[in-house]
Amino acid sequence: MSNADLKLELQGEIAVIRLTRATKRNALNDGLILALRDTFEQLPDTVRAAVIDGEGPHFCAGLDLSELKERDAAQGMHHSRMWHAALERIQHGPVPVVAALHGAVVGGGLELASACHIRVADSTTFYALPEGSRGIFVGGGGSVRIPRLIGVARMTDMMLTGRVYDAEAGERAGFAQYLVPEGTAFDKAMELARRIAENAPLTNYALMHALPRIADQNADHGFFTESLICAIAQSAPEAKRRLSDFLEGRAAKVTKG
Ligand code: 1HE
Repeated sequence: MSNADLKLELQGEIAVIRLTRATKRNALNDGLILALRDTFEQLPDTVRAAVIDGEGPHFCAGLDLSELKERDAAQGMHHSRMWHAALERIQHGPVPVVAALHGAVVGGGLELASACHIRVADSTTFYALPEGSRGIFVGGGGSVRIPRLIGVARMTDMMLTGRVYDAEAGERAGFAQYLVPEGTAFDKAMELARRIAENAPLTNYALMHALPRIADQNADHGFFTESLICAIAQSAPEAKRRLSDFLEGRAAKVTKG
């Protein structure tokens, strides 16, 4: 992976992936989308969790609109499929990914954030889908992932009316699982990533790869898939060690938050 607009930094077991195209509000051109794909495909084996962050005042202004007008219908479809492939590497990649959000999280920027497993937003964050007013449609997986966060009705409203959600309303609607003071989203995301990195890898794998598929299955198939992944996870030596640690008083108890 080599792209001037994306930085990968390893902080112990955490990969920090930062959009560094602040002058263009981290708008995602083809090079940046491919660099994201390659980065997630090539993460070192030592990485146990990742954080995505954006430099400058905004997380991401979405698709680089300066590239859009050059495409015909077939090229547009292949371009959308390229986004799908890249964001699929994030959602169903090797490790859980925490998005640290601030400022604009709009269009393709919201599609990128939606492919992550946890979203932490600071109080400057706002969410929008300007595709509705630009005469286009989401193409980076937004119509599949965003309704799973906020529901079809809210997404329809955002695209039909240009509605913008601020940080508080966005958290209530389901965009972010954490809302933190201005300038602290990255620190909170790192804290969560370190916590995630302590889990058994098979538990993290099940949460990333099995849970969303079970949620898409009918109940009968879901119960069956759950039994399979549950049996696999609990048969791992790491699970047996963690259970013994608890039973023998070496593991932390659950405490009130
Ligand atoms: C861009 C882009 C971009 C900024 N493509 N160049 N996304 C949008 O429709 C959002 C468009 N952007 C904005 O509404 C605003 O830029 C922001 C609210 C994100 C930020 O505002 P601000 O005042 O901080 O910055 P700015 O002055 O508007 O932008 C700074 C520069 O970035 C400026 O370029 P310059 O050469 O004049 O300095 C902007 O043109 C440039 N810039 N956003 C290209 N998006 C897979 S399908 C997904 C479909 C979509 O994502 S559609 C939604 C696209």
